[in-house]
Formats: sequence, structure tokens, C-alpha cells
Amino acid sequence: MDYSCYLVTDSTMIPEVSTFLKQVELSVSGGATIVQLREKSISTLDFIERAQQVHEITKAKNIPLIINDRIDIALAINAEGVHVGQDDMPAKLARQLIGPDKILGVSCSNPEEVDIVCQEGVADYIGIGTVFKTQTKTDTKAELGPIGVRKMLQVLARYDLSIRCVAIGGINHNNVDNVMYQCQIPGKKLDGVAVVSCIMAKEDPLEATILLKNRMVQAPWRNNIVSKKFDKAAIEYHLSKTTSKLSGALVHHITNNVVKNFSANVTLAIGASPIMSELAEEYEEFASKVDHIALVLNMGTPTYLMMETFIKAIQVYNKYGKHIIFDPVAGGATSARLECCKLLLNAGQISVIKGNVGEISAIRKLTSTYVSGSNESLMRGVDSIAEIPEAEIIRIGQEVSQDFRCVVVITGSTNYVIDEFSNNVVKIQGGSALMGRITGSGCSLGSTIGSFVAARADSSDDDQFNIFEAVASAVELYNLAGRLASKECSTPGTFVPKMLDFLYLLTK
Ligand code: 3NM
Repeated sequence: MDYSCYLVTDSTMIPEVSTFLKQVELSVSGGATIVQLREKSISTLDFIERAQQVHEITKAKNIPLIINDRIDIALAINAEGVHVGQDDMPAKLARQLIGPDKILGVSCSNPEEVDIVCQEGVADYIGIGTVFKTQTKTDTKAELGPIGVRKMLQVLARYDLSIRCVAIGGINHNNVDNVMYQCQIPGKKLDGVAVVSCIMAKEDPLEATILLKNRMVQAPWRNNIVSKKFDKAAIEYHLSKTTSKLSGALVHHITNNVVKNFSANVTLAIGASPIMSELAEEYEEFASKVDHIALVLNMGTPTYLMMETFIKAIQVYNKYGKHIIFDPVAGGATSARLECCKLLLNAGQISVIKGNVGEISAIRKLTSTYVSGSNESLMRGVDSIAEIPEAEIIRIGQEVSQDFRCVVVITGSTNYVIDEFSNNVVKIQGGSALMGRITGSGCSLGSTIGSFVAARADSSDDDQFNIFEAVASAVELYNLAGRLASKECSTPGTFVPKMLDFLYLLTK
């Protein structure tokens, strides 16, 4: 059974130039691997006739036809299966009626529903939804995003069953690669996506189906994220290799009002170029035209408008395969801020998450393995007050890296750079206590990381780009500058220019 390209029909959105059957036929020709006939307001007689017509199309291509909700119609036309929602015929009864051989699918919108399906053990697959907001079905429950989908995959993975899964809701050509990439945990990933409007409403459903299938395959730039095993000599090597390229790096910051000036100065001091832009209309030009560009998203001083800007930027930079560094400033300070983090991490793929222990612990609450109750109050304002043993800090970082498929940087008197995909953890000596007495020292590490990632993110580079080493060497440089600066002064006012000077001298 191939669930990869699961077409769910809807007869209310057919373009004027086409007919319902033509849309289904063309999609099947384009490679839909399974079709669900879903009719919400049609007479039984018409439903049967339509089901027979669609069945002719699917039988000709030897793919299964699933009937939504109406078991009587599935039996009447001998369809290959049925799909039931949570308010439809209970799965166990449906299985009794259709017998052991037909396909049975069940919709699930939360981990508890998945658990019940697994315990009952009668379903062949589950439909996980609603992933994103959709105009097609307006009575849906809360949007899950990839974060919610992963929590449901964890339940599936716990049971050693062969229940398959597809995601549904708001999935289209623009986000299908992210959905497939982000909705996975160790040992369990989606078997496919179920879509309605991105095929049924299209004037060329054949082309739309081909495009969707092509885009499901992971974008090639992401292969580069998985890096080789790190060794100490690599930091020195990458530091020297990257500094010569920093002059070509552009770092687009969408950052908070407190640190804009200092972050721009740090970026300039190390030889890279900063842009501070919140004008969404120009993001497409940046991301498409500049090879060596990275985006730094910093969530300090958040506003509703900023959240919209962030989401737009994530989508555009993902589209062009450009790396994003996310700084969840004070992510754990309030539940509203954690919701902001969730919104952004659901909006697309982030390459690097950087924060102090409190911030990364807050992000960990969004992981699929998190069990509530532990380490609840870790933030005071934007400063981390966490005192957690090293092994636990590393474990938190690993869980975040695993779920979000990114490099994690945890800052503090010791810094940890963690990447679960290359099984790397490196400890980097901290800068100076004075860094905690000025604004923007953490945020500007984000600028430095962004500069290093942008400088090295070049597929034509003879040496394969390795994001872990780029990030680790940025963290090393930044903290080294801090240590050297603090040797020459003991007060914050003098520390700031000294820090900039050493960043300049070390990279020059
Ligand atoms: N079921 P589109 S969402 C049929 O959440 C259906 O269970 C959903 O349509 C669920 O691909 C949905 O056009 C509609 O967004 C999906």
C-alpha cells in the first residue's frame, strides 16, 4: 500500500473549465496513490453513482478507493476501504461491518485518539489533522503544526504496530517538503500526505499532483545539515577557513529593539554585513538573490506584527534553502512567549536554535518526548536562573536538536553546541561575566553564528559545508573575544568597545 500521495475529493471546488471526474482522473494519471471519495451533501443514489465512476478510474490504475464515512456505500460498490472520523461509526464496529480485508482509516486530532486507535488495533492507517489552517474544512480542531504531529507519532511509535499514517490539513506544494521533513521522530515518520484543495481546485490537477510528489522529496540543501563527526582540530580549521569568507556574508536580522545597534556592530566587526529589515516585501529578493545569506530571528520585544513578519521570513528563507538561526529570547518567561516560539517553530524549518539554559528548557517543552511537570520555572525576565547539572543540560539540548532537527547552542559560563544528527556535543569555554552586564551579548552571538553559517553555506565550496562546525567555530570566536576583552578591563562600559575590537582583530 502506497499512502504517499493521498487525494481526498471535494466536489465543491472544481474549476469551471473542468468536471469532478476529470479532476480525479487527471490526478490519478499524475500519480495519486490512493483516493478517498468524500461527499458531505449528496443523496445516497448520487453517492453510489459517483463512487462507481471513481472506482472505474482507480481500478484502471490499480490504486485503492476509500469511501469517507459511508460504510454502506463502500460495501455496495465493493470499494477497497473506508475512512471514519471521530464522530462517525466507531472503528471497531466499522471493522466488523467491512470484514478483515478492507482498508480502514481513522481520523485523529490528538495523542489520546491515536492511543485509542492503537489499543483497538483495527485500523490500517490514521489521518493526522488538522496540520495547518485550511479553508476546505472549517469545523476542524486546533491546528497541530509539525510539533503536534510529532507528539502523535510518538504514540504510534510506542506501539509495535504496523499502523500507517498520513497528515492532512493545509498541505500544499509550498509546505509539503517541510511537512515530510519536520513530521518525523526516531523510528516513525509520515507515510504520506492527504490533500484536497491543492489538487481538486487546480486547473491542471495532473501537473499539481506531479509537482506535489516531486516536492515531497526532501529539499537537497537539507542534506548538508547532517554533518560529520566533530573533532577539536576542526574548530581551528573552520575558524581560519571561515574568517577569510566573512566579507561575503550577509546576515538579515529581524531582531529586538534593545540590541539592533550592537548586533549590527558585531556583524561589521567580524567583517560580515548586517541588514536589519522588517519589510516583508523585500525578503524574497534577499533570499533568492544573495548566495551567502542567513536569517537571524530574535524574539525579544515581540509584537503581533513581528510574529507575522517572522513567519513570512521563515517561509521565504525555507523556500530558497537559506539557513535560519532562531533566538527564543525569554522563551520560558511567560506562556504567551512559549506560544510565540511554537508558532514560529511550526512555521518552517530552523537550522540553529540558540539560547541560555532557561530558553532551551522552554523549547524542550514543545518536544514530542517532553513530560510536563519538570523544571517549570526557569526564567526570570530574560535571564536564565536555571541551575541544572551538565548531563541534564546536554540531554535537554539533545532532545531539542532531535525533535527540531537542528543544531542547538546553549549559552552560559560554558557553552554547549549540540547536534543529534551527527551525534556531536562540544563544550566551549564561556566569555566573561561582563557579558551578562551589557545588552545584546547573547543576541550578537546569534549574529556571529549567522555570519559564519552564511559565509560557509555554499554548495560550490570544495569542502562540504558543515553547519555544526560553522556554528561551533562562531561560538568559539565570540567567547574568545569576550575572554580577551575582559583581560583588559573590569567594567561593562569599557568592555563593549574592547569586545568589538577583539572580534575585529581575531577575524582580521
Ligand atoms: N480533514 P486541504 S482537514 C478533509 O483535520 C479534511 O481531519 C481534515 O483540505 C482533518 O488539503 C481536511 O484543502 C481538509 O487543506 C483538508
